Formats: sequence, C-alpha cells, structure tokens
Amino acid sequence: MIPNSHPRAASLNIRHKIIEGMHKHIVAESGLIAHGRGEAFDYLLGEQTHHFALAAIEAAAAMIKLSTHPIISVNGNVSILCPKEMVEFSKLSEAKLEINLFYRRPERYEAIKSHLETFGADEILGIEEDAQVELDGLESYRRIVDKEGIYIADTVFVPLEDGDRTETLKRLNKNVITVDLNPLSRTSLNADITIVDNIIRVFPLLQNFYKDMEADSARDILSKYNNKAVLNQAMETMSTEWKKKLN
Ligand code: PTJ
Repeated sequence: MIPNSHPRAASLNIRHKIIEGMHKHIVAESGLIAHGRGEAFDYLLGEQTHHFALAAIEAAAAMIKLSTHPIISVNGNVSILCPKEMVEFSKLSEAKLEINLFYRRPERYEAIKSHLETFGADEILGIEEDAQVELDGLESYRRIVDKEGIYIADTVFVPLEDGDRTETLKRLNKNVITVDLNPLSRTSLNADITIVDNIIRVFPLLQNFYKDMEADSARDILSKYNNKAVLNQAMETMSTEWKKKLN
C-alpha cells in the first residue's frame, strides 16, 4: 500500500497498475522495463507536458483529422495506462483500435480485448485470425496485422513502439505518429510526428485539439510542423530542466 502522503505516490501507483497489468497478462514482462525507461525520461522533463509536446499533439490531431483510414495500434502498456482516454479518442476521431503486440501470446490478446471492452470499446481489430495478413520486410510478430486495419491504414498511431515497425510502416508510405518519452529512439527519429510526453497525459489533450479543429486549419498546422525541431527542443529541455532542482 502506498501512502497518499508519499511525495512520489502518483508515480508509484502507476507502477502498481503496470505490475497488476502484467499479472492479468495485459502487460508483457518487458513492459515493466520499458515503463522504467519512460519514467527516467519523464523525470528529466519534470513530469510535465512542454510546448514542443503540445505542438506535436496538435499536429497529430491535424494528421488524424485529414486521414481517410487512421488506426490506433494498441499494446499492453498503453492498454493499462490510459484505456478510457484511448477508447474515447478512438470514438471521437473514428480511428479504430487494433491490438498489435511485440510479445504475441493469445492470452494477452484476450486479456487486452476484454479490458478495453470494460472501458467502452466496441470494435477491436487484430483479433480475428481470418483477417490477419503480414507486413513485408518485418520479422517481429508486429508484422501480423489486420487487413481492415493497419494493412490499409494511411495513418498509424503507434504509442510506445519499437523502431523496426516504425521503419517498416514508413517504407510502406504510411504516416506514423508516435508517443515516446525518448527523443532519440529509432521510432522517435523516424516517425512523422513524435509526441515526447507521457502517454498518460496525451489523449485528453489530443481530444481537445481534435474536436475544435477544421480541415483547413489542420492543413495549415501540418504544413508548418517540423518534427526534427520538436526533437531538438525536447533534448534541450531535458538538458536544462534539472537546473530547477539543483539551483
Ligand atoms: O505489449 P507489447 O508486447 O506490444 O510490448 C510493448 C513494449 C512497450 C514492451 C514494446 O513495444 C517495447 O519493448 O518497447 P520499447 O522498445 O522498450 O520502447 C518503448 C518506448 O516507450 C521507450 O523509448 C520508452 O522510453 C517509451 N515509454 C515508456 N513508457 C512511456 C513511454 N513513452 C511515453 N509514455 C510512457 N508512459
């Protein structure tokens, strides 16, 4: 039990959610390690959403708004960290959810599906064996995708992703949006839009930008967006934010 008065209570409670998720087969064992790496970067960012992340979230809303077939790729960590907000955004934007796991085990697909259904998800792709096809040029299990989902998507939102699939999706000429606290990961470097922020803070902001955005302003926002500049600003912020603690 974590006392509410503990100065790190919020962060410790999230760790426990992730651990519980692993016991329920939603989160992969490696998901705990991935979470720890994310925590370290978030600490360097002062655990807050910065201006460069807001710019990327706004651009992501614009890209999804202008897409004809956007898909949200769902993994174990994201399912545990923000199921309600993700399902709400999927409904608002009509970007379908597709479960796509790096550590592919049938019981994880079932566990994630029923978990998301308790938060209101009604259509989840990636489950039906008959609908499965493979992406060329990718060896990991992430190559197995739904023929009604990622396979035909023009835009794929891949929060907390590994680099191989991001490179494959780009080779297949898809737009890639990611959320990754590590600005130097291969995914961050190769995505079209990299949101350097904790996924627990992203979906509500994405919803707000999305619901007030018209197609004309979406085009304007995307034409001005520069992902490399965003990554540079994230690195600069990580290398200066510590001064607030030490000085
Ligand atoms: O559920 P599965 O089987 O699909 O596996 C999911 C994980 C996350 C285990 C898998 O995709 C993986 O191993 O990912 P990586 O290569 O560790 O990359 C995850 C990235 O997400 C790292 O760069 C982390 O810094 C970042 N990250 C971790 N937690 C968060 C995060 N970024 C944003 N918000 C977080 N909460």
